[in-house]
Amino acid sequence: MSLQLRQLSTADADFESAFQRVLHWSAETDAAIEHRVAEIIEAVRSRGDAAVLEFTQRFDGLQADSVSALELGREELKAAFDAITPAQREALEFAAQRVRSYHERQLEASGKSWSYRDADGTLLGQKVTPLDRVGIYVPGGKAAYPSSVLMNAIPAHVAGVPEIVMVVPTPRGEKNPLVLAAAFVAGVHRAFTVGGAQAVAALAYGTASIPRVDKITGPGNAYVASAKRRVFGQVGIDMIAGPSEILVLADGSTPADWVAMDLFSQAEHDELAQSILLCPDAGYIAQVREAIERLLPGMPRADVIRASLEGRGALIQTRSMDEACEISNRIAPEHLEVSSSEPQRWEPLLRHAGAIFLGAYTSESLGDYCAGPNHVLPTSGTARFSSPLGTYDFQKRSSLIEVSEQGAQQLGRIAAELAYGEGLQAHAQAAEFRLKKGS
Ligand code: HSO
Ligand code: ZN
Repeated sequence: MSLQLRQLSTADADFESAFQRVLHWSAETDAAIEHRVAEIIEAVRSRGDAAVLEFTQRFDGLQADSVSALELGREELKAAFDAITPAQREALEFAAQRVRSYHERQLEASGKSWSYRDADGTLLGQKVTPLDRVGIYVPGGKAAYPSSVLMNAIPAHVAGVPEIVMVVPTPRGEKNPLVLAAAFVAGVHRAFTVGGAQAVAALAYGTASIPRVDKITGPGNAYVASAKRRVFGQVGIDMIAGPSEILVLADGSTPADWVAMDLFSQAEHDELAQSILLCPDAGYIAQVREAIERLLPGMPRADVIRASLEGRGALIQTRSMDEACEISNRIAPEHLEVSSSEPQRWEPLLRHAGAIFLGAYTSESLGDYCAGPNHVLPTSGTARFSSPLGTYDFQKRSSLIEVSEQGAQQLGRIAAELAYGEGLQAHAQAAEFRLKKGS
């Protein structure tokens, strides 16, 4: 069966409209899901553990006498770690170490408190503190990724969060040993085998057994996404991630098979994932298309890849590499591979992307697992204004102000002037009471 993979050229008269169709993506919210999630949250909020148990039984077929019977502590996580193969243990620890080092640098660069003094002795600053307690949602079933446990928990740990609580659905009680092992390696303190909107609600409001957290991070299905949106404000959330995306910007110097496999690597996540090739060389685009058609039948997830490529994929021929960079900025992809022999030449032109992978050897998949940077990235064009998950997501900032007696004289007069202008007498007088008499 031949592959229906759309091909565009920026030289075509109808390029803009065809390009808009490639970009178009709507995260529809389903009214029925919204309604059920609202009910689940309300039930957990008012009936706590009893509601969590009921939903866990109903949705996951998992029966327990109490929610605390669904808790796994560090010993149980360690047992899971001890039970996986030595090669798996080594890979998890190696990946975790690299992710940790990267996030330690991030903390060093942007996570520190600072302050300075004015000449009159007034001290101003910013105090950075970790969140007290965070919840990490880990999906069950086909989207249970141990690598995502590392990517969510390690930055929290590095940021100094004292309590990291993981929730993970375990349909019929079947636990994913690699997920639990990753939780052990990443420093998760406690885990509960509950999932869905009920787990999000329990973390947001707290129950007798599940502690209330300050922020919930991690991916999930439509129910989890809806629940996270609804509890936002009561707790912080990270982001509502859309399907995975990869954009390969190629100058034709990378073997076509490598690029084809990189396009597959995000397409295999989801029928709605998006893989795009941007390249000025028509001959090379034809080679990549040939590689895609040849390699696709051998892929275990060929059906998902095909649906993704046919539904949302595109091969786009540009007039030049400069133009390819412009188009890439308009897409603002989650993952951007600069598959070029001179990636450093193009990198300065690329402004919007969750992560930028430079050069032929930097496959996006290395970033998913073990290069070091986070794989939780802005999707659906949100890289225009947001950033990868990082240690900064597990910290908050407080302003520090200590005005000296001398500083209060000048600031007091200015504040009073502005306060009278706003008609706020108490504000003005609070400042004026501190002015020295006769000055
Ligand atoms: N590419 C995904 C993360 C992932 N890939 C996990 C493999 N496992 C996020 O965009
Ligand atoms: Zn991936």
